[in-house]
Amino acid sequence: MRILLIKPTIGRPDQGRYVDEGRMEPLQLGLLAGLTPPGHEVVLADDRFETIPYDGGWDLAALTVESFTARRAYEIATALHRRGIPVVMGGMHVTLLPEEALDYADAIITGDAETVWAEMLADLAAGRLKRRYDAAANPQPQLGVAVDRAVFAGKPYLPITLLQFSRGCPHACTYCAISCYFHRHHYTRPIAEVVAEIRAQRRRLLFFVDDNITANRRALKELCRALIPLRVRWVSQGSMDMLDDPELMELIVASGCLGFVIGFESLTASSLAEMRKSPNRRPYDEVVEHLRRLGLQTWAAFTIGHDGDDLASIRRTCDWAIRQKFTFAAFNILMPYPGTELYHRLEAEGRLLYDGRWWLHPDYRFNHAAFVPAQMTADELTAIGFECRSRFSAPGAIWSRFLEPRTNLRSPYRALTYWLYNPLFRREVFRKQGLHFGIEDRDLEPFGSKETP
Ligand code: B12
Repeated sequence: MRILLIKPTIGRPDQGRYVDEGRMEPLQLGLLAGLTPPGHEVVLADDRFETIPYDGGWDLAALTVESFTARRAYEIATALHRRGIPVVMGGMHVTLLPEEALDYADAIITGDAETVWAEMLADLAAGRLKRRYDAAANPQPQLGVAVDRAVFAGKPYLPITLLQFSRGCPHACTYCAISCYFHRHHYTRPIAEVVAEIRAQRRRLLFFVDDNITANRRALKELCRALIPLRVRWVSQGSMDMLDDPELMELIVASGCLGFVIGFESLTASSLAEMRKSPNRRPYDEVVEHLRRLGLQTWAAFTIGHDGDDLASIRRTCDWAIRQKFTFAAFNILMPYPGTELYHRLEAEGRLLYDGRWWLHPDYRFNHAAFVPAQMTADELTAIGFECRSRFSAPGAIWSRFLEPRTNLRSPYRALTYWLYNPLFRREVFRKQGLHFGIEDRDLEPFGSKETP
């Protein structure tokens, strides 16, 4: 069969086209290609920067769907369906809202693809495609499967290799889609397979896209020991309680870690309690000082708009982030992602905007508040989010944050990383703000419940 794998874009600006400058290789589609039995032809189309080859004579199109790409995914599915091409969907959003995705797909896969992808392909080839394939929990992610990175070849991605050592996170933060998807479990891969994957590709700069790579400290220590001889540089996502384990931190640094995305979320104690972010109950100034002493460059992630936040506390958070000279920071508006505890609470309190389905609503725009905050209006929350992102990435702030001797000025390589990405992220702040979801200016057409034409 000829199979087209598709990564949908978010959407469009008021004028022209949005091309994501920070785009990275879509790992889940490389994994689907790797899971595909021999004898099939697999091609990747990345809607973030290329035109989808609808008329390529495909036997199947498979889309990966997140909440912020759902509207665009459904548009693409409609265009494929008109050409009689069967459409299968999977990913985070499909798993959290299967009934919705079924309206726009011939078949859906919920959960991890590993155990069901080949079965679905065999069913399609035999003319007995089922509507729905529900993968059981997958305690052995990617076991024995190599990501097929040939599908990325020749495409203009950032020069960093994405891979995973673990999936999931044991914490129960109320806003997080991950704890719904993985039911608070955390699974690791065999270290020998991770090492083989690193050796099988050329790059020495790695992004472990784990949801929380520090969740299993014993396993991470083993991974770090195995990484040392490989002489790689790596970044990942982790929680700040990693700092409680000096041996772990020593191994992390020795194995070439440049730094982590760490969810600081909020400086306000009541907001942290409300979101149940348990690893964060510690003085942030000491956390940051500790990270600096270790020479780690931090990407600090904040969520703004919790019930304990007001405009002044959010401004203070932004000032603090600039003063701490973080290498990067994200000021994300708290989003009610479907399936999360936060979503259900705001729904029960009648605080959801856009009919509770912001990801499909024609008026919703990227980085806009999708609920009524407790201490400000939704428009004020949208505006302060943009203000924080603009201020953190203003030229003066970029310069002042750069002057941190133990992190950004630590080596020419660190300085280069800083200057390659900070201006790029600044451009993205302005280009992404207010994107419409989807790129077609018309209503969505559900087709899943009808016969294939
Ligand atoms: C890496 C990453 C990024 C990278 C981008 C990576 C890239 N390739 O471009 C960066 C850092 C840029 C990023 C940005 C954002 N991200 Co992000 N990101 C991730 C992360 C951590 C890993 C994704 C990944 O590669 N996973 C590895 C693959 C192998 O796993 P997977 O995607 O789960 O796929 C498996 C299954 O889901 C399934 N599957 C997936 N797709 C398909 C398709 C088919 C057909 C089938 C059968 C199966 C299937 O099988 C796969 C193999 O088992 C995820 C968390 C996560 N666990 O997914 C968040 C995540 C996807 N991001 C999220 C968000 C919100 C964002 C942002 C919107 C944040 C923001 N406010 O700016 C931005 C927007 C991105 C954009 N387009 O601009 C949320 C989405 C929530 C939701 N409900 O949709 C997630 C889930 C994080 C979270 N904690 O909630 N992100």
